[in-house]
Amino acid sequence: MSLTKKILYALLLGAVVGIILNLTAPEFFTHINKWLFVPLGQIFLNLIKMLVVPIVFFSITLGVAGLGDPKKLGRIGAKTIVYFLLTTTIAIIIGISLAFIVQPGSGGGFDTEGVKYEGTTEAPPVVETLLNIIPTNPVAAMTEGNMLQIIAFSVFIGFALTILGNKTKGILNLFEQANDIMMYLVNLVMKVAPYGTFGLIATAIGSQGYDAIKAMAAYFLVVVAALFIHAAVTYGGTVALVKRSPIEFFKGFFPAMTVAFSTSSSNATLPVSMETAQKNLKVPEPISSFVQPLGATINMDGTAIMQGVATIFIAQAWGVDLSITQILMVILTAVLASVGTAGVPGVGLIMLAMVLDSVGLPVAGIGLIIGIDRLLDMTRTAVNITGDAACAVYVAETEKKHMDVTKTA
Ligand code: DAS
Repeated sequence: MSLTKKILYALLLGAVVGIILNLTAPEFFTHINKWLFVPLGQIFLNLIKMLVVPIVFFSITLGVAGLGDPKKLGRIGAKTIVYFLLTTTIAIIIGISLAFIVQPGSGGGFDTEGVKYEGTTEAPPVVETLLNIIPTNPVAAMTEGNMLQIIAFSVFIGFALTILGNKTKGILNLFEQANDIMMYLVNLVMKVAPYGTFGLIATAIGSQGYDAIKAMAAYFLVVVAALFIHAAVTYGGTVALVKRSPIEFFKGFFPAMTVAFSTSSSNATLPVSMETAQKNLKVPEPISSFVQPLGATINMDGTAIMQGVATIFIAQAWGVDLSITQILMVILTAVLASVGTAGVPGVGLIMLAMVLDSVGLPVAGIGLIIGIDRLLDMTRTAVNITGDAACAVYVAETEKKHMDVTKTA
């Protein structure tokens, strides 16, 4: 049986076990969750997180060096950033439009008085984030897992390797061997993925309050519908635009989507999403290594969709009519905020607090949706990384006439 099938069955089994135990034996669920499900999930999560920093460093360095020509880096960088900003804007517009059509918050009956949310409304200011991209201490950036700084440092090293050519051939070979080790370890770690995803899903599904889901069913369904529409139309359309089959794209990338779904972390899924894009989608390593780590950090279409729907939902629940200017402000704030925060679980809610605050909506509204956010986080994280993969395919196909890179994996 293929690994993808094993992970899929593990996801389904974990969900069923989580639901049944939570509904029939909640006390027993608490114990088995503590001693079995959580450890299974945490071991898998730690194993893939262990690989993130070295993989990002070696693969981006080699990716940039593999492009062979700084002009290509500039062209690929520009295409990537424009694609990210465009699709994130489309995503949030889809979310807002669907929320206006369905009106999930207008049904009333929401506890808008007693609910509260003490989360921060501060996401890193975008200008500060962009200025901080250049690491003053690359080693500290790696120990802290500061993805944008690691990416920037790797680009510089890759650029130097390109310019120095044969002088640093030894280092290039060393990095290539180090990257091979990393990719081998990804495959090794993925062998425990079925057990890890089973644990993660059983915990996530089992610990959700079902009355929370019932009360928020309309909101939940609008977000999920918007996520599917965006993935099918925007990403399906992207790959079709460059004459690739959307069906093949989603099928080929599905293993990475299941890992993102179970971990709720784009960063943690990065080793798998890059390996999957290179192996199954035939994206050349240099492009995958540049686009996907950058995307995991600054491109969060799924998150933007949740923010679009949540903002309209909270405005409706509080009976606030947003003006066009405020809606444009929401779009701008959400797109910019997604640049500043890395792909880790729950980051979407931090950014949502900032978006709500920017248009004077009650941040306490997050208290209404936080109960089911974990399930939505899983789904939107899968969409986030799929957007990065769609961008990688788009860039790879449009660069074909320029690229002499034959290495695909
Ligand atoms: N979990 C985030 C990610 O890893 C997305 C989010 O929190 O919205 O992409």
